[in-house]
Amino acid sequence: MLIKSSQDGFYHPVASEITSQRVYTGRRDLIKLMASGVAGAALASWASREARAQTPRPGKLAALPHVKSDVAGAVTLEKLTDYKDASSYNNFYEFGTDKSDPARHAHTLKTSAWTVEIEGLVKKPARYALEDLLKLSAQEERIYRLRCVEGWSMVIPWVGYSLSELIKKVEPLGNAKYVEFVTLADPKTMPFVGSRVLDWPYVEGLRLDEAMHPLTLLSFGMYGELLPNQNGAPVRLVVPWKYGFKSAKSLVKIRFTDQQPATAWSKAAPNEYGFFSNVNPSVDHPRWSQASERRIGEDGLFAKKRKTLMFNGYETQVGQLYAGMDLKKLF
Ligand SMILES: Nc1nc2c(c(=O)[nH]1)N[C@H]1C(S)=C(S)[C@@H](COP(=O)(O)O)O[C@H]1N2
Ligand SMILES: [Mo]
Repeated sequence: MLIKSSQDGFYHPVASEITSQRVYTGRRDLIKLMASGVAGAALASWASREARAQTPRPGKLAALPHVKSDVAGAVTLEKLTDYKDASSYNNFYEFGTDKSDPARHAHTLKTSAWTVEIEGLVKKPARYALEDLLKLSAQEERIYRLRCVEGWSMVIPWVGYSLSELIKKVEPLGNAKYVEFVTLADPKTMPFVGSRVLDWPYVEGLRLDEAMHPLTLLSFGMYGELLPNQNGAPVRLVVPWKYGFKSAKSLVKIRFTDQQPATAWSKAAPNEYGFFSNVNPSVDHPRWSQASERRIGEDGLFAKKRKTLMFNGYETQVGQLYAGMDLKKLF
């Protein structure tokens, strides 16, 4: 995957199978990769085309405007999850707690005339119409693994741009330390808002440095198209090194604070879901192990579970954010 770095303007390929050896961090590495021969380049584009062939698009949703989604030479080392699986096995509790509920019920979500409000400790609070938010920065396609705290994972080509692009525009004040993400809670269109499973609206939070990390994606689409409602249309977060629930769907408000936000899942069960919720195979959930995961689409009788990787495989990129922290206590 190629990520346009805001720091130096170069394209950084990041393999979707992200392990410490396989992360390409600089332009020189990219050149090295390309120079590694025709075979390498051919393999890379073959892998990307092959991944596409395995995931036929539904052709129902509009292609995302302004997207630079065709990433030449993308190195797809893991098979992409089929679009069908990624859009029919979801957690979106506003539409029900069963994995099949969101795909069945989220058609009622009204995504037109959507706005996202930026408030709190920022120099330039604003209310963005979705159209303006879409155009705020270049849309990029990034293949990220997303792992749910329940023990399953998917590999999805998301489309969006780094949340940091938006954050830089609104200029957080010096005392802003956290970012709170508030999602839509509309009882008229979301049948489960009103149930007592969670304290609505669904709220998530990141430390400002986590929110500013280039991997943190403000996402508008997947598989080259607009997000289906069940995946968090029209705009969601994707934070690939954290458990899936940190990736808040259908965002309506982004608030900068000096206090750690109270998040929906931490409020519901503070001993099970901490604020950080970094993917960590050595810190078990109180009721189950986090050491392995099941890849959606591979659940045949003989499909073996995969080992869960520290920070979901993104340790090289994000590990230093947590230097000196006791991740068993700050889970
Ligand atoms: N608003 C909202 N966002 C949410 C959730 C939710 O219930 N409501 N579920 C979270 C959980 S637990 C996961 S695993 C991911 C799932 O994203 P996906 O269905 O697109 O794979 O969304 C997260 N974002
Ligand atoms: Mo999840």
